[in-house]
Amino acid sequence: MMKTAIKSNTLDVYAIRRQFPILNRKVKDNALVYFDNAATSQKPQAVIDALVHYYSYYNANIHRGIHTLAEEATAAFEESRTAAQQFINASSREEIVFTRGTTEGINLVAATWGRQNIKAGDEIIVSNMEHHSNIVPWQVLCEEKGAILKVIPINEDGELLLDDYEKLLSTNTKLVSVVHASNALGTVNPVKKIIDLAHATGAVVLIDGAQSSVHLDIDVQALNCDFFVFSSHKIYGPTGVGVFFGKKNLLESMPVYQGGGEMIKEVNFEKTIFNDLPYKYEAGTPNIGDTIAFKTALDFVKNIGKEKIRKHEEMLLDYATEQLENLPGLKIVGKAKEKVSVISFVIDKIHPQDLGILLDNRGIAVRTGHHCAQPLMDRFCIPGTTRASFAMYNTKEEIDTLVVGLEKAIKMLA
Ligand code: C6P
Repeated sequence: MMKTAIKSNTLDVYAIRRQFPILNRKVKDNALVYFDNAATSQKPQAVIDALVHYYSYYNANIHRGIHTLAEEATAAFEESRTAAQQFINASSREEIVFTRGTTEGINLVAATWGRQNIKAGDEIIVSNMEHHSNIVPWQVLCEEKGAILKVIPINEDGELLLDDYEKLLSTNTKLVSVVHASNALGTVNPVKKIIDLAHATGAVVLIDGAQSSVHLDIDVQALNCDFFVFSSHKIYGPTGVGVFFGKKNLLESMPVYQGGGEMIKEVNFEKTIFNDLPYKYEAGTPNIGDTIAFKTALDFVKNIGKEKIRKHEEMLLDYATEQLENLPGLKIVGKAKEKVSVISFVIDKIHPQDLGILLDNRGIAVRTGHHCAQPLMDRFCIPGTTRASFAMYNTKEEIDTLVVGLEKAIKMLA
């Protein structure tokens, strides 16, 4: 690390970097510059240790055994539920269901609430900037039920057109499902307003928090959303764990998702009595170790403080925007006033994939392509972008490294 390294005012980024062992590795003889955080963040040593400790010391199935290991594992698993509840300020632990991730959370709502409540002629509203996982489950449901999918358009800066949204809303609208922060543009949507408008017409609202939950303070009670979904692996936690929040009254009235162990109170061949919330939606042995380590990730973020992290990431986003805008032929895609630390761009005459390969040769990891948001790419008439997304451990020097890499690529390819 350079001696002249600039410290952020509020966050000691080098102290933080020391806690992420992967940041020491080299890629093709270069120091790794990891700018693919919107895809998945790296994990601090504490999270890795929590996983190793679980498997080395108290691995057991949960909610079933009365032996010591089972009780310890159950207690730790349930502590993660409390941590997740607090992380999004849900009013009760019963409203927190563990899933495999954001994708499963959305599919769960489509398969349960959706199947129960959507009928022919009903309308579901999504936006033009959704991730495929917030489009495809609704398309499948609409196909099955004869319902209609409507799309909120966006402007050139990548902001939702709220007037058009209001015009789409009607008594036919049964569900509005929108992303809180766009993975491909960084746009932060005015979800409180979106929710209030939807509720005024009697629609239920799902918020995709896959990208927002790591950057923004989430308060599902203040937002008053009906469903909120997010993934552990984007918040410095393990893969394979997600949180599905649903308002208690909705979770109580919805049909079950998967059938199996744990989601039942009593089974006989005549009738099954389902378990109480949240276990009603958690069939089978869950991802115990990763869910336990997820709490360590949430504690890690809490101990540093989201505001401090946000300030640091905002500084990185502003700096990167300023630097990248000066590069010849480079155009930033997504210039919303409210953004998380995601910067997507295209460069004249350079295909994003070629750029991604050149940057990787210099140890810089970015994501290239459509970012699982093809309708959004179609809106901008581009096949894809190159995306750099920043986390708490990234530095200004790393952005300088990216800029040098881009300059070289422009000289070579444009
Ligand atoms: N976006 C990206 O590189 P899962 O895969 O279930 O954890 O999250 C899906 C998902 C849903 N919504 C949004 C807004 C997302 O960004 C993602 C995941 C990653 O942008 C992988 S495609």
